[in-house]
Amino acid sequence: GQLVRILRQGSGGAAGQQLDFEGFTLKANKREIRVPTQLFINGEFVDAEGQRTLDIVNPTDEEVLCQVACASSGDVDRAVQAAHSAFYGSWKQISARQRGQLMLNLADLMEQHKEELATIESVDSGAVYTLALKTHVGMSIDAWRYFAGWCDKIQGSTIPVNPARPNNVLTFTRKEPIGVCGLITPWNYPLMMLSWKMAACIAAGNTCLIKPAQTCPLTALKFAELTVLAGFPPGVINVLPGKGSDAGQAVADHPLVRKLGFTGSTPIGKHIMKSCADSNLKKCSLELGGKSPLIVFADCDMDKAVKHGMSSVFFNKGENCIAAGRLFVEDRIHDEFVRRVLKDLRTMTIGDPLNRSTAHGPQNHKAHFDKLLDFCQRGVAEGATLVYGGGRVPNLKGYFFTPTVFTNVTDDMYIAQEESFGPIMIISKFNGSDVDSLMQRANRTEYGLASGVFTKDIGKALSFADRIEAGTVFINVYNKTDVAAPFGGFKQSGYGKDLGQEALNEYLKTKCVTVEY
Ligand code: TAP
Repeated sequence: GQLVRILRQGSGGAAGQQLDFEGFTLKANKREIRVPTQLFINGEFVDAEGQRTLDIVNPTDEEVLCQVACASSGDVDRAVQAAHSAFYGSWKQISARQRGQLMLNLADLMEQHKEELATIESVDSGAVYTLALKTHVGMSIDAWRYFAGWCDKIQGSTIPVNPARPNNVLTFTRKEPIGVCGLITPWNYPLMMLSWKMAACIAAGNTCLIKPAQTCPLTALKFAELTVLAGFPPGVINVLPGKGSDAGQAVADHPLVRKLGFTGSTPIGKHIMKSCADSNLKKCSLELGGKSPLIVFADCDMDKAVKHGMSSVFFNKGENCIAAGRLFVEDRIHDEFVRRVLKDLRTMTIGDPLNRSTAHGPQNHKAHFDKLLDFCQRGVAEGATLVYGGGRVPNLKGYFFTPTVFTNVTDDMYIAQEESFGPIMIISKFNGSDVDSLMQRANRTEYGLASGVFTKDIGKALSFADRIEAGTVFINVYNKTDVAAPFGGFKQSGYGKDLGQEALNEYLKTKCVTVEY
């Protein structure tokens, strides 16, 4: 560790004072970047109780990058108390418009530091730098700006109700923040998942603590430093790297946390919902796993279908919640589609994610990499045809998994039903004259996150959109998300939207006021 000292800014109580933190210097991408390695609680960087730490591993070389403080339930309690005091204290004094300005300050700082943030994300999570810059960091900045605009536009309504004559009555609603919110996020888009949730949460007027995924908490810590520079009062935003089973569980159990925003797997989502109910019936929203179907009809624009079909699976090395977990390709074009995908795959550059020409980086961490190996072995054992990849990229250190393609996948197979969360394309055929059974197959899953269809026939595309049971439908495109558009799943992919106006409601409660006169 190394001590870093910066000057506090802005409207926080401690403006002008020094902020010290221990950090490490990341030398990468022709830069030297200081990254805090302590917990961020009540506007200060502090050690975890008992000095516990997590080893942070660089997935590109499998070496330990640094150690980061690892929060326990005691640390979570300290952060919740700070967020609670801020909610009823300093944060209440700040008007909605000032709140929006703080968020815009933060977005500007993120923009100024975007190369640093993208470099950290790339080294910590294995994201390809160019994508980290555009999506991981770019969409994070967009989210802060978008939700900043909502701060002074959160309003209720006046409602005509029946008066008890001869009296009159006025009924109106107010939208109020919920209080202290806990946010728990996964490792696939560390800064972006933080931003999607926290920007809506803060815009609504809440205070929060976040427990990022234990494998890659570094951008969240750099972000914490920027919140100080932006002028957020102490306690409004707290960042606590730690383990899900320990710090994460403590957030879900805490009686002063009134709302939990979670993105992660379906099994942990179910467990968290029980904890939310048992502790204090806290409100929760759950963005969970997916196995999204992508349908390619023979009448599609083939170039587009191949290009987007590839990115529907291989974008962010498959560590993408809306990744197309299953492609249904019409039998008439199946062989050509596969041939063209393989041609593109053979020229895909795999290697150091910081290299600007790299298209495919390492998987996020070892346990995930091992699960992908197992996933492919199961596919082969079940009789699917492995036509490309299926394992480690030869002669390359790091968690590099060869982009993989399976064909002849039948509906009953494990690989047709379970999410891989990796760069594995699962292709099945369908008969274009029987759309009814195609729709049944596409909907025969407990997940309902996203879906896609490629066809030039707009009627066919729109009837797919009518019939598919998924929260997101892409037509002749894939992965086209935007901070203004609601995002979230159906069925066991969870409920409660991120992004768009709907996300604000996840972090608000409605009070109804009635006056008789
Ligand atoms: P999970 O294992 O569910 O972990 C998600 C987060 O929950 C992590 O921060 C984890 O901590 C924490 N956690 C684990 N156990 C907990 C507990 N008992 N109490 C509270 N928190 C706990 O998921 P993952 O493996 O990181 O992510 C992959 C999954 O996320 C995939 O299924 C993917 O589909 C889903 N995902 C969904 C979306 C959307 S928007 N629907 C987006 C991205 C990812 P640790 O870091 O210690 O594990």
